[in-house]
Amino acid sequence: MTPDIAVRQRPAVREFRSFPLLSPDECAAVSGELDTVSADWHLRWGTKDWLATLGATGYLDLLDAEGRPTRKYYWLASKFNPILREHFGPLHARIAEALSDILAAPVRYAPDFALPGFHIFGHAILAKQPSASPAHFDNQHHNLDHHLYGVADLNDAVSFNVLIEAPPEGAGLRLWDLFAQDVDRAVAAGTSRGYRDLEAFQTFAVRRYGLGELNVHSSHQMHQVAPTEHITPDMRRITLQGHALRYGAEWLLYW
Ligand SMILES: O=C(O)CCC(=O)C(=O)O
Repeated sequence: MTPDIAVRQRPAVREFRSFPLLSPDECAAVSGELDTVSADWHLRWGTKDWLATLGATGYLDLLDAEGRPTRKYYWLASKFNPILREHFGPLHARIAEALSDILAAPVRYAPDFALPGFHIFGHAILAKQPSASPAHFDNQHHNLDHHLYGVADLNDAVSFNVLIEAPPEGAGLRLWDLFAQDVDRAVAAGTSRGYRDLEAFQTFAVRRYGLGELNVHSSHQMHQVAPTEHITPDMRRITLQGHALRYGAEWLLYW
């Protein structure tokens, strides 16, 4: 292997890392702004008590209920992107600048993909964690229509989020020392039928989010919303979420 190839094959992000981005006052301003557009929230289960998003998101909108590709994601992106741009444009600019530093490469928002948007977890879904949000890899980049942007490196995807509001106890992420590529290798070798068979699935660590910090992790690492105890009806958990995918020398950001 030449040194060049070795450098390119090293994942841009493997460890979960956090970076200061917003102050508590800025988080409160973002959450207040989000409330001014609450009529535009997409209620994923018909009620704000459960899960709402402001924005289209690949994991919910790229495939239909039978797992077939649909154009709904692109239609929802064209509906929500102008709202996100109007109300949160400066926040997107700060995130892009921070990610460019972290990834040491140029980044930009992919015009036809959904802009990073918000998960608004209501008290009812928070009370049902962890089962309401199962452990998973972020695999949605496999279903994006990449032809507008060239060749994506599907083996080096990055996920990021910013905690905007949380119950008093805080919020965080469960992380397993288990990567999608490990599962693929074990299944191909016939030593496992899926991630549940692997030793690494038996234990996880919890990373607490700091309010306003930009958290970055590999999309290929197994993760899950960490449960919060003692939920009352006035509580909610709001994160901005997005992903980065490398196309040649630049990274495109989307949700
Ligand atoms: O809100 C969060 O903590 C991130 C959730 C997550 O990991 C996901 O939706 O893939």
